[in-house]
Amino acid sequence: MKRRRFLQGILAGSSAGMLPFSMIKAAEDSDDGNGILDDGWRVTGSHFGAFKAYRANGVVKEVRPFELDRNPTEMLKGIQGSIYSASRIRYPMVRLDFLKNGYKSDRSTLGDNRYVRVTWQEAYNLLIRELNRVQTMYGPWALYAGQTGWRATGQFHSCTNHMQRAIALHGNYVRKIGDYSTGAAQVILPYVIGSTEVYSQGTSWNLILENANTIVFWANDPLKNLQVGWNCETHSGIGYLKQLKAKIQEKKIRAISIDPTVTKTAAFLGIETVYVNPQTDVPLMLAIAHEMIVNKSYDAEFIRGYSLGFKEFKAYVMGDTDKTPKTPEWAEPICGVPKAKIRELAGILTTGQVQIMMGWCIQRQQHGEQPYWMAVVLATMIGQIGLPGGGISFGHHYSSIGTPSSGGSGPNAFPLNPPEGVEPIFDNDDFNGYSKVIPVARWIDAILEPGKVINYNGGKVTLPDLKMIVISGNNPWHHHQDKNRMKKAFHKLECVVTVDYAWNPTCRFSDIVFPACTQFERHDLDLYGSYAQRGVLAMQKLVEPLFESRSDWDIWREFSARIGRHQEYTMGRDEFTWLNHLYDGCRTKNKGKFEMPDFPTFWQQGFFDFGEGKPWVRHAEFRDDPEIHPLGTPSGLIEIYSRKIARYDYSNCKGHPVWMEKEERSHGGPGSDRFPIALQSCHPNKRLHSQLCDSKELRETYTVQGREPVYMNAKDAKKRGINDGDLVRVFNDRGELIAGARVSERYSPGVARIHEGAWYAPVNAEIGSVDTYGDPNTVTLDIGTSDLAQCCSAFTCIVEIEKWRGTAPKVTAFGGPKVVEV
Ligand SMILES: Nc1nc2c(c(=O)[nH]1)N[C@H]1C(S)=C(S)[C@@H](COP(=O)(O)OP(=O)(O)OC[C@H]3O[C@@H](n4cnc5c(=O)[nH]c(N)nc54)[C@H](O)[C@@H]3O)O[C@H]1N2
Ligand SMILES: Nc1nc2c(c(=O)[nH]1)N[C@H]1C(S)=C(S)[C@@H](COP(=O)(O)OP(=O)(O)OC[C@H]3O[C@@H](n4cnc5c(=O)[nH]c(N)nc54)[C@H](O)[C@@H]3O)O[C@H]1N2
Ligand SMILES: [Mo]
Repeated sequence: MKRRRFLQGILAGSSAGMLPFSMIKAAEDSDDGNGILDDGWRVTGSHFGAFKAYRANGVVKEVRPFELDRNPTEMLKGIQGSIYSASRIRYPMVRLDFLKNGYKSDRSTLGDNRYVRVTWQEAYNLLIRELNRVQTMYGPWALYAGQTGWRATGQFHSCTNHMQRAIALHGNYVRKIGDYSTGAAQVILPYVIGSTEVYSQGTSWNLILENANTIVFWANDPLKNLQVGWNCETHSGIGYLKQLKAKIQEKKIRAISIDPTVTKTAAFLGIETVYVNPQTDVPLMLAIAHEMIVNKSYDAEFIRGYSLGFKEFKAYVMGDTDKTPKTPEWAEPICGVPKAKIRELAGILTTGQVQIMMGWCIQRQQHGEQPYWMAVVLATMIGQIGLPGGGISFGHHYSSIGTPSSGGSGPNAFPLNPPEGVEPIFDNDDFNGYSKVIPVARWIDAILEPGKVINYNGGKVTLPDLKMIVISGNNPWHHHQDKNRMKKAFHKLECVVTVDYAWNPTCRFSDIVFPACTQFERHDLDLYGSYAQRGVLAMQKLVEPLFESRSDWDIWREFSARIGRHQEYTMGRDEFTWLNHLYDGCRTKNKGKFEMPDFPTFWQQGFFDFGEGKPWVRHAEFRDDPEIHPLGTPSGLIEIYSRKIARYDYSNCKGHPVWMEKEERSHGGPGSDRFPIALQSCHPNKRLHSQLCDSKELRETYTVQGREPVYMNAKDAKKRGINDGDLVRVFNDRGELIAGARVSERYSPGVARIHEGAWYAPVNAEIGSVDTYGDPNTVTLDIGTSDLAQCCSAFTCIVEIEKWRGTAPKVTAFGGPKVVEV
């Protein structure tokens, strides 16, 4: 309560922006809201931060970061370009051949981007016809509406919730478990350290900055990745990195980065990079463990009091079980880190207080469970888990984790599930022996190999025979691996429906496309700061929905009305009564802690500030007393050896972490004779995945001859006659793409990178057609991490790169479909 504070003047100098609640209400109640919104400053938020937008003559003219955001991102420059993008979906569209032949359409033309404009009524008729057909011809097992992703911020309009709730009112469907972000971590860490860890609040940065002697960024680039957050982002995490930089300069903290590249963070902090060959962190970690064992520098007491299974692990490290001692000499040729450096690292890790901060992308590779498990083992051997500024964390690069939580609660989301007791129209729960829930990254496997039984986390999954897919708030034709394999799968489907605001590659592989509006064309509210829980932010509509687009709420509300479920869907509320309702729920939750104003007052203010929270140490209670505060593992202790996993008897995930060779790997690994370069597909510096790729202004700040850049080392470039700025062909046996070379010393030899989210843009519908813009998932490998997590292995990917000869085909990614008149 003492920290309660209204931010006066959030909309300072903008009386026009302070639209009275009564007027907004009137606008929402009228059928077309056109012309009701006033010009002036308005406040809203996004994954890229909160901001104010100036609107004149009904058009967004200027975007300025929110006052509380001290570290705004350049991505805000993409907001206008995304609203007014040439790639906006303007009207409901139907694929030409699907319009003619329905579910028996010729699917070999899929991807040729030829579409017919239809009315909303026609689009709804087709959608409902197909849903009815799939439920009657097959059953709920044939419908997949489970994929999720980075739908826009805002708790009410959360678009995937709208789609899934509406579809659930019609019939049942297949769902997914896990996510692409941390799929392997979420499954392995509960066995090892008792919780998924990745999305939990971490030790507060201020305590780390006070207490740590050394910070290790392991596969971690927070300066780049803290630019976006799950809720409207505060960028407070970036503020802490600035403080860290000062501490490093004063020599109070040492930081190192273990990475195949010099990250944005390492460059900013001016710290040492220990280059490691891609996918070989486990050998490096094993050798460090070996060194600690040989030197007896590990914390035997901590291991005894807080963990189980060190004996089994030690036998493996020392070579007792496989006759291969995991010495630095053994590791060097695999991981590329010189043995002297490995020994030095073992010394650094066992001197003073050491905080290890893991990034996520090393678990997005084959056997992605292993580096995570092994990292926990190292941290256990160091013995500092639960100390302020010591131990291990798995999320300090994400959504400003490590900013103390205010203790305030944000608003709930629009409910995903239909009201209790409301049965779907097709009330059939018979999945024909197939699994109702599949591991998130295995949906293409399901289409290609229906009925196949796979292992998953100690159980079995029978892949369902999917025929129809409904997509909203995610872009599978960006996020999934191996585009040519996806094409083959999509040839087997009967109907794909997508709701989006941008004509992204997923639209191009869909049969029916509904135009949603952007988040800036509707009113909403959200938590400000995912983990900081800094406050509640109003997201005031900036402009009315463009063209014929509608909010996701409106889209699925009308769908529900057409299937006779309007009341069940809306619960009798309209947009503003929902916002009011969600806000009131939030106000009730915070009673006694924060006195929040009523909704109309809040809406006018634009923001309610919960203030800053108190510092906190993760795992401190466990360290304090592991019997009273056990971990969630079977033993309550850290499990260096897991009996449970050992009992699953998987070939690719054993009872303790081990090094396993990958299906393909650079630096002398399998396949590297033909494809010597490891292709990273890290998260983009100037996008959120595929979002904002449609913004021409922002795109032009990083593209090379209009293509997505591929970053590569000078030696690799020279050997291939490639100069900075050249167009190149990036390829392997799975596919080929055109990208623009950026030669950079920040990438070690044999390592290249194309950021994920570049819009896939094949020349034509053929399988194997070259991608003209540069989506790395054109060439990535589509296999599960292991029988345990079955998640995405995008970083197990090797390629060759050569100069593009002759004229390159035009980029086909942007500007929407080829509209065909019928
Ligand atoms: N090779 C490779 N692949 C990867 C990764 C990698 O590292 N390498 N990373 C993986 C990870 S961690 C993730 S999280 C995924 C991300 O994958 P996605 O979440 O699928 O990626 P986005 O591009 O954010 O897709 C969000 C889509 O939702 C749409 N959208 C946003 N707001 C709204 C809205 O209000 N209404 C509607 N209808 N649509 C909306 C956007 O236009 C966009 O098309 O990618 C994964 N794929
Ligand atoms: N700007 C921006 N920020 C984002 C996102 C975005 O799209 N854009 N997406 C958000 C989302 S959904 C997620 S899941 C997170 C992703 O967070 P992460 O998955 O952690 O992010 P990446 O940047 O892909 O990878 C981090 C680092 O891992 C390194 N790396 C790759 N392979 C290896 C390896 O084998 N060994 C070692 N040691 N290092 C390796 C890369 O070089 C890179 O520096 O980011 C979030 N933040
Ligand atoms: Mo992610």
